[in-house]
Amino acid sequence: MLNLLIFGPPGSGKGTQSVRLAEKFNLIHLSTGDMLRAEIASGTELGKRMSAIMAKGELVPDEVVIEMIASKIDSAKGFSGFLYDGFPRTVEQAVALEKMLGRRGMKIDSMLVLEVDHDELVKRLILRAEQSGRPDDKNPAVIENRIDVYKEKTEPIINYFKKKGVYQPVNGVGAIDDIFMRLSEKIEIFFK
Ligand code: B4P
Repeated sequence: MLNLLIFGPPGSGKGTQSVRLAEKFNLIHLSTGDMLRAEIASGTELGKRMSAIMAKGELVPDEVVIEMIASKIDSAKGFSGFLYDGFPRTVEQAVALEKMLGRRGMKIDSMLVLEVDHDELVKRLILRAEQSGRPDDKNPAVIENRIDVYKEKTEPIINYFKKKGVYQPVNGVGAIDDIFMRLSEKIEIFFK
């Protein structure tokens, strides 16, 4: 089974591209953001606790998302692999994912990093707030905090995986279809 990370700052298009890539390559799309928002929408105890953290643009505790991912990996059948979207977000989560995969005889095959400049990120998230009404997109200060949290806690994962030889930068600016083609080219190699 293939294990691919789609990586990048908030608003870089991870979610947008993942949906299409998962369909094209028969992958299971594992978005921790979507899983958390589903918990909030169903009004679970966990969702109630996480919604305040997410509304501030902070990261939820590592153990919450690690637990969510582990249960999804074990229930997957009939797919070519996994596409992790928005996970890992800390080096601790990255280490936990590698251990989880190692125990199951798998490893990270590629880390696809969407590169988008700061102003474009802010522009996209403000626009999304108008369409989706996501609370963490509505407030420019929260958007800036999410980008800061990314730089401080999430970006160091890039160096971690660079050392393992799986880092693949991809230009994340331009038409959605063009970015999809750039990403697809990197994944097609695994199916040849
Ligand atoms: P996520 O749900 O992961 O969302 P995101 O990083 O904000 O957005 P993404 O990069 O997926 O952008 P999208 O495609 O939607 O995280 C939300 C919150 O959940 C986090 O802040 C955190 O609190 C919590 N969380 C999630 N995972 C966690 C973890 N592992 N550990 C701890 N906490 C966690 O694109 C954004 C917009 O741009 C869209 O409107 C889209 O239409 C547009 N767009 C996309 N591509 C474009 C393009 N090429 N050109 C123009 N616009 C484009």
